Formats: sequence, structure tokens, C-alpha cells
Amino acid sequence: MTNIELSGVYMKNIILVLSLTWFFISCNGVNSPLSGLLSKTYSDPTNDVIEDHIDIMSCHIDLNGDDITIDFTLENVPASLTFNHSALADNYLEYEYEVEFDSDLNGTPNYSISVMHFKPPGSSEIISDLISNTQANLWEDNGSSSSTIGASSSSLIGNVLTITTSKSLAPALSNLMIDHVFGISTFYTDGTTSYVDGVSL
Ligand SMILES: [Ca+2]
Ligand SMILES: [Ca+2]
Repeated sequence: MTNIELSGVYMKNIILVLSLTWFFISCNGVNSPLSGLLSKTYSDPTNDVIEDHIDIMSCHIDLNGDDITIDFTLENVPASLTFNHSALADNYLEYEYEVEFDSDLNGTPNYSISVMHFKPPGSSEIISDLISNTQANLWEDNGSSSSTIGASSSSLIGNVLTITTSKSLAPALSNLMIDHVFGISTFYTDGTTSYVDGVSL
């Protein structure tokens, strides 16, 4: 026991060195090398959700250049959809097309880009097109809360929903790679039943 006690400081130093070595290896990505990919097309089965307008067939993410461009190819997006379902409570999420990023690779997403619609208080049901009734934004997620930090733009051509976001909205966006993609999903509710689709990464 005496020898172990005498060498306690030495052991602590060894543990410190090993810890620092692990830390630097982790920081350098040696344990999980990053691909460096800046674009990727993700495929998803068709008809794995009954609502065609949120059924992802593929999602292309392009991180080249000054913008982040996301193309959701959906099974079928009708020219008109129902918004502000009477069965849905005020302020609840009704539509969402979202890509989440984990920019610091700590296992928790901290940015997301989405097209969404929340039912405004006191609103009535309307039947209208997806783009003019949804908001497109960059969100920053801080654990329990999320806040918009800038506007994205969105368009729908055929069944392809495109969301474009300037990297200038947040410094961390400039370093994003495909490795940082954390989740790709869609959501829709009619106020009674909720539907989701998501891509397996
Ligand atoms: Ca699908
Ligand atoms: Ca993170």
C-alpha cells in the first residue's frame, strides 16, 4: 500500500497525460474522422407515412458556397392544403419540414432550418398553398429552448420544397459538413392525428 500511496502523484500525472491525449485526439477527430462531405442526397422510402405532402422520398443537402440549400423531394404536395384546423389548439405546430445540425458534434442539435406553420390564436381554417402559409427560418437550439436567429427563403417547384439559408446568419454555419447533419424530418397534424416522416441517417 505504501508504494501505491507514494506513487499517487505520479499516477495522477499519468492519468492527466492520458486524459489530455484523449482530449486532443477527440478534438482532432481521430476517433471519428469527419468525411469532409459538403453535399449528400438522403433517400427515404415512399408511402411510409400516409400524408403525401410530408412523405419524404429524398432530401438533398448542399453546404457548398455561401448558402445552405435543402431540397425535400416529397411524394405529392397539392396546390392547396388546409391550415389552422379547427381541431388544433392555438399556437400548436401544424406543419414542419426540418433539418437539424449538431455543429459542435456533442450529440445535441444546436441549429435547425425549417419550414413551419403554427396555428395563430383566433385563426380560422383556410385552404391555401404551402409556401405563403409557412415561415422559413434558421433556429438556434439551446437545450430546452429554441429561437429564430434569421430568415430562410423557401420555394415549392412541383413536389420539391427548397429551403435556402445564408451562412452569414451564424459563424458556426461556415464550418458545417454533412457529418453535422443530425436529423431530417417532417411533421403534420390535422388537430386529431399527427403524422411524421424521418430519414435514417
Ligand atoms: Ca418517406
Ligand atoms: Ca451540439
